[in-house]
Amino acid sequence: MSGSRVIIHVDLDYFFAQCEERENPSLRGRPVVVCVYSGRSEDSGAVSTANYVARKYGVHSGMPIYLAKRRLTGTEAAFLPLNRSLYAAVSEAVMGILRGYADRFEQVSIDEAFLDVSERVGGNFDAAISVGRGIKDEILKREGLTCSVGVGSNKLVAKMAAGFQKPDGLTVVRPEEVRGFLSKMPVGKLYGVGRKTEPRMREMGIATIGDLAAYDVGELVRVFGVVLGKYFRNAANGIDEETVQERGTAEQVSRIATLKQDTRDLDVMLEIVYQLAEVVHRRVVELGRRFRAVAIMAVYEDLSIHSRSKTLEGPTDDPEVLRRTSKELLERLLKEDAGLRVRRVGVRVSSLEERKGQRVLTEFTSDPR
Ligand code: DCP
Ligand code: CA
Ligand code: CA
Repeated sequence: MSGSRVIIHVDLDYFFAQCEERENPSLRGRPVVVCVYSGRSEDSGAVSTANYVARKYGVHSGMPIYLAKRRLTGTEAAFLPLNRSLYAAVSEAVMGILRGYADRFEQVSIDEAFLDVSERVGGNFDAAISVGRGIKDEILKREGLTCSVGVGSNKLVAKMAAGFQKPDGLTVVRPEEVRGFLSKMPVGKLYGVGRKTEPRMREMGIATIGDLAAYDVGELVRVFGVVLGKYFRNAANGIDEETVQERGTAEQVSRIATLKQDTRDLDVMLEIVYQLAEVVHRRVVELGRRFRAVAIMAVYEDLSIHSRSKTLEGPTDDPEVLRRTSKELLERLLKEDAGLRVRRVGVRVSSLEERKGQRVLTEFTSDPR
């Protein structure tokens, strides 16, 4: 069937917190809050995410930890620090499963991806629903996680559909249903309409996505500029031509760790860097790959992030090259930086040589701030 695309969007539910529940079933049923501790004082920092039990008490991503604690007073709430390597490993496993369901696959963040399934379902939305169910079943069975799935005729509609019913949702929006699906929603729900844009639109008398769809496009362009103005106009009408794109250039494997204490001592840092290099190397070998670029990164005590990278002469899987290059890069970084102490260090290899069509996308650091 030509012209009719079928796109699936998958987003894991309360991802970091759900990983924690999976590792420790005694957490189930209790409020679970994953925290990014800043280290300034005991409760300083922000909520990374919370499970749906905690959300009922008004706890959400980005909220100060002390406020979340206040809202959960008297409950059995668990407050947990980030365990990034766990989330990265779970993400990799889930993405591996999803890839198998797609003609074309695009991971967009640690817990979500787009799948173009147009060919395999022959443009048929009922067949796409079965694919969606298969995905949910397999992720639950193999990884013990729930996710929310949206099916639509483009990426925008698929993503909005996935967000429509959470957690554990499966929402299908057929081409003829797009307008009805979008028009009644508050304009702030439209992908791309953020906290700054929404009030501006409300001032203009635009309350729903339907209002935006009917708004004079010349006026939108005048207010938001030509790129955004046209984007809003199209998006509100459910029009989106973006293709699902394999992200070959983003392939990398990385690991990052927090030092016992902030330091500038090369040997102390190298001890950790060599461990990270070993883990990264093992993963690359597991994947049957070789790497062509190495990077080292550091998060300083002021939370600034700096890195140094090097492209090798050719692809290699030699652990000694990784160790040596990491050391060289760390020395260079320490020589050239601002002299602050280092809190976290990371090692990344990229430009992975492709074999077996496998892909890995690990975020170097997803420190939310
Ligand atoms: N995240 C974070 N800080 C934020 C937003 C997100 O650390 N401000 C992390 C934790 C989340 C993960 O990214 O688990 C995925 O983000 P989502 O926005 O998809 O949120 P969740 O998966 O936690 O919840 P939902 O069920 O709403 O998708
Ligand atoms: Ca999610
Ligand atoms: Ca997400």
